[in-house]
Amino acid sequence: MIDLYSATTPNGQKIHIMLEETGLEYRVVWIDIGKGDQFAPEFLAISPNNKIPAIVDDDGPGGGSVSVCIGR
Ligand SMILES: N[C@@H](CCC(=O)N[C@@H](CS)C(=O)NCC(=O)O)C(=O)O
Repeated sequence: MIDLYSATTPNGQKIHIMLEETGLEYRVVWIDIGKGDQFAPEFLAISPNNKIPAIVDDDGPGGGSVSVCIGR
């Protein structure tokens, strides 16, 4: 399953659109960037530059987990 870490901003929404277009199953983890959720250590482990959007796929190469930090 893919976890999409996102927020209701255009940068977040474009990845929702991409995933909808691919038809892949995913779930959304909402990051409230107004409240500072992006600075939580758990999120920084996924997206070290504290930006959404980011994706974690727990079915990556070799069956391991892979993180893609899109928000550069
Ligand atoms: N180049 C990135 C930009 C990502 C970005 O700027 N994300 C913003 C929200 S739209 C963010 O996470 N800001 C939180 C912060 O900088 O603390 C993209 O196109 O997705």
